[in-house]
Amino acid sequence: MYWEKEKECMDRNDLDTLQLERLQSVVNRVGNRVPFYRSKFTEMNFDYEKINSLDDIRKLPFTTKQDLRDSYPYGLFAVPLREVVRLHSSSGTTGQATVVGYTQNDIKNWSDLVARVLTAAGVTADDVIQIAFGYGLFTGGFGLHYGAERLGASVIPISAGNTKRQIQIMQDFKTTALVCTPSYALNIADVLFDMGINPAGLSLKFGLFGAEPWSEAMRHEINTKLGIKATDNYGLSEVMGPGVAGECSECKGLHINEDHFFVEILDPDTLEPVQEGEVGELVITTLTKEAFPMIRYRTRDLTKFIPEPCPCGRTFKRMHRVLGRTDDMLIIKGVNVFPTQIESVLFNVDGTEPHYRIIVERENHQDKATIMVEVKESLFSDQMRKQRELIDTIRKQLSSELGIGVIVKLVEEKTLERFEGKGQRVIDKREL
Ligand code: DLL
Repeated sequence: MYWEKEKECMDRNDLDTLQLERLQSVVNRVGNRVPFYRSKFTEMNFDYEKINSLDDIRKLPFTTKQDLRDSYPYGLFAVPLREVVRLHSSSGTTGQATVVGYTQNDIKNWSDLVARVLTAAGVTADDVIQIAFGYGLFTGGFGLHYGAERLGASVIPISAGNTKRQIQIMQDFKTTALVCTPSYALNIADVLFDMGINPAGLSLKFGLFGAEPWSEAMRHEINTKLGIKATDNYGLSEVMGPGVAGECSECKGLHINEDHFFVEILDPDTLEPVQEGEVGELVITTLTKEAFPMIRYRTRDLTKFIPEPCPCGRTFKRMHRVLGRTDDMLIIKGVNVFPTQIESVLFNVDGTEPHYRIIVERENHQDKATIMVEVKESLFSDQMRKQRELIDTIRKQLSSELGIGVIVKLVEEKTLERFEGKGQRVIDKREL
């Protein structure tokens, strides 16, 4: 199923032509209208005529989160506020917030792109979609909402939180698709279990999850616990919000909406393209955004292209699920560790619950990583030997996956805080 088949399955040569035309146009627009880009182009002695092929994108400057902060609030807007119909903001866990804006036309495109992602996951106008992303300045709630309405589905704008009520509504309104972060989906699954509700009695079929990194093991856990088909979707507020890329029902990578976004995967140190299929930083140029165009935005997200064509028939390139962010990557004892690697190991060990924390400290100039993981209550009552065996198994598997030793602590079920939005599982106490 496709939302816009002629676009999603377009010939790659036609796509190249379209992307080039759109790239030339956006470069012209920002050069004329956004002082930030105008002065960058002048500094570089950049000539618009120089964009003759898609490879010429490499002549363009990058844009970073810091540039957005420095231009707070409206410095990077390419249209007068009169034409802006919506503002969103990314709160950001560190530093100043950033503001992004949309024209009427941007909202229309955004809705179509989200409708594509929903359709690719199997959702149709017949579905009842419960949107448990926060509504507000975060792009998740409204972004998915408009896309789901555009699709013609029945939308429940419940927002995040109040999990028991989420479940009540899910039962009463016969929700067929759940939309939230994967962390919140797990939280909902646990509460469902505590309430003694069998998911088989619900109408749920699909889960569309995104906004944070998650692992294949976590997908499996959610699918099993909720009896659904979970798909991954990706986006970021700086570039639009959700709708940048999403999985089709093959569940093997996310199709990037390439007619609206030009993507590069670059080595974050050299800023040169990586070899096809190698991991690097995703850099995105918006091709159609009017209010807030972005040239070569450095997302900090790490992924790789999946070169093989997808059996679904879409011709848009796929990206591998996001492995982590350059700024999420922990360097423990000199070794690069992504939280999702730890998650994959923990979720595959019998006896553990899918809730964990990673605590990194520095003691006597040495890094120390402690992994706290919840285990089933029965294991805590009297089985010291079993606990020791479990710790041993987890430690061995983690050390073979990560190449470093870590401390493993088992904690009782439900002792670690649960999440309603994006999960925060890493506590780095090192002062570097
Ligand atoms: O999280 C937009 C979004 C909302 C995407 C709902 C999907 C669903 P921000 O709050 O600006 O926007 O955060 C963007 O979240 O750079 C990634 O690091 C991370 N992220 C988003 N989707 C995924 C995903 C929204 N599917 C940042 N997998 C991005 C991994 C993701 N990380």
